[in-house]
Amino acid sequence: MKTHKQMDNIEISQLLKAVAAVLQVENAEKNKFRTVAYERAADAAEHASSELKDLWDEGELEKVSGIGKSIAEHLGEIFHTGKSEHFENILKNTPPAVFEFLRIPGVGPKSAMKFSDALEIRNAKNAVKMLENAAKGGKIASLEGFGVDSEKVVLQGIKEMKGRKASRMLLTRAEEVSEPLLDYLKTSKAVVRADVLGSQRRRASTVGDIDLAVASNEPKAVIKHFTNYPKKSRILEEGRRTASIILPGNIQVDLLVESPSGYGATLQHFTGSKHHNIKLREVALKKGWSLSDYGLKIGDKLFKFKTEEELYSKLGMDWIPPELREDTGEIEAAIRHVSGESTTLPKLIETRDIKGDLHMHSSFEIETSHDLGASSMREMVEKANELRYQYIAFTEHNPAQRGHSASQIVDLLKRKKGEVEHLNYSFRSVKKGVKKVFNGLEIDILPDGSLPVPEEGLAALDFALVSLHSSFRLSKKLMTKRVMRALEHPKVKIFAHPTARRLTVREGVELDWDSIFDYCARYNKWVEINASPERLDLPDFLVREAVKQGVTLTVDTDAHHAYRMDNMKYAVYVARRGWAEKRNIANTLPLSKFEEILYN
Ligand code: DGT
Ligand code: CA
Ligand code: CA
Ligand code: ZN
Repeated sequence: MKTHKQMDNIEISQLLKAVAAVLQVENAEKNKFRTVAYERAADAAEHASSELKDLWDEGELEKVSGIGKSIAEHLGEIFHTGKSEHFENILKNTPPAVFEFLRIPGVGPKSAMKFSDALEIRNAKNAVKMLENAAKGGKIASLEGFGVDSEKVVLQGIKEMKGRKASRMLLTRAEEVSEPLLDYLKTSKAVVRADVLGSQRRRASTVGDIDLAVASNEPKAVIKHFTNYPKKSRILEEGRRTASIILPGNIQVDLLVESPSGYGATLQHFTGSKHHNIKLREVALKKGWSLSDYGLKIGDKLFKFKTEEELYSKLGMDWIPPELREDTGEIEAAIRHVSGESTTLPKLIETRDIKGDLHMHSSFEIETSHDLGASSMREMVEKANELRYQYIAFTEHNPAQRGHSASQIVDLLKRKKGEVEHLNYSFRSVKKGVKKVFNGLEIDILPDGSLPVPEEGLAALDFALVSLHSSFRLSKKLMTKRVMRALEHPKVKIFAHPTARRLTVREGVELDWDSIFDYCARYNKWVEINASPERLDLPDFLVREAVKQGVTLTVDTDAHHAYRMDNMKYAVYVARRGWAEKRNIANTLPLSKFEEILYN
């Protein structure tokens, strides 16, 4: 069991469990209390809300309940030097395979030791797989002190372990993990090409595991290089052309290697989605062909494809952008209709189409109800120039009601209006970059649908966003009424992060989307696709509905810091997954056209 300076809580928990197991096997009676202490600490590590390493950095490690002084000291030694002599001494005589067995539900320290010993499985690599084979071959049932029941327990435990779903990660997290891994893979001469596939390539808002493909004529060398990745926690599986590893944070990465001549079919297969693939196979089957990740089999001949385009083309289809591959009509739309078109694929919006950002929080102090931004207006304008935007809007939260009279709120908003006018004035002499800053505001929708800003304050704005920040549990009917009432005000233009969901944390609110979209299309109100990686709100499937109903959308970052304005791509991904084209998104328009639709 390897220790290193950057161990995360899950790795630490596994280490402490291993120590507890060894102590118990050595002498259960004598080590009783120490064993319990280590088990408790393992549990505390697993459930801690901050990384123990960070707490140690801040000198707070000993304050974590369940982690005593001496264990904290040993962990500190690991964070400091990468090793702990104390743990090493305890663990040194135990074969690494034992720790792999301990991960199997139902397998305790004693059995794990016995399996390693009697079945002669010592290395961690493929240990669980070898144990599984031994169980299936009846070798566990025939061990002394074990029986058919033990065999069942082991097989059931392994099955459970394999099926155990790690929680899904945000798309941005998957990108942070896979980018350095791709760079690493490309350092091998055996790697001709490497790509991230699966849900990450389809730009799904959350990703279960990471899927990679490599084009190479030397699969063995590629697999070896991959399983040697220095950041891995352990190897899950290792085959002839596939392998899986686990990274810190319990993130699984699957790899598939294919020769460059057949790489197109691999890209297609491993991108998925599963439902898209199933439907695609049916298309092939109708022609009497069979499709696999190796290529298309026509009669006895296997057709290989270098690219995805060639594969789709052979099937009589246009190439389909990965974001659309969910079997929601894209296959039908991609089939080339020889006699007259019925449907076609949309021409999806791209990040370079964006001309401005309509939801940004600067640090200009208006004593807001929620968090203020961290960058000045100037800094955000500079960032917007870098992004080649023509216009932006500052939309800080409304001034808090608590502690302010109506006239104080109006004063704050007028002060901000002055600052924005000042900025706009300063652009008159410059030729390049942002031409216009809009004076916006993000206003809370109160539970009854009213707005916490007096009329005179609203009059100071170019336009307002409205959004839900509280009372998320109203009935669908009341929630719909609430939102519609807020949208009614003429200054209110955009419904921001409409479902108020927090990915992996909180579900969105219940709304009658049909009615909301109908209202927005009719009265020229816009619906936002918020780019914050933990929001991605409006969600893709509702974007699709909004597009169908003719609603105008916006893509915005909600940046509270200038560098976060780079998040725009995430909103564009969602727009694409919702089949949105440039014409569906308001802030793809050049400034003059944009102002026309803003004020009509
Ligand atoms: P995830 O990881 O849960 O976010 O979702 P995916 O789509 O990345 O799914 P994953 O990692 O299980 O598999 C990657 C791709 O491999 C998947 O999108 C399509 C293909 N694939 C996996 N299982 C099957 C299957 O049972 N049938 C077919 N036709 N394709 C599959
Ligand atoms: Ca995946
Ligand atoms: Ca996978
Ligand atoms: Zn905001």
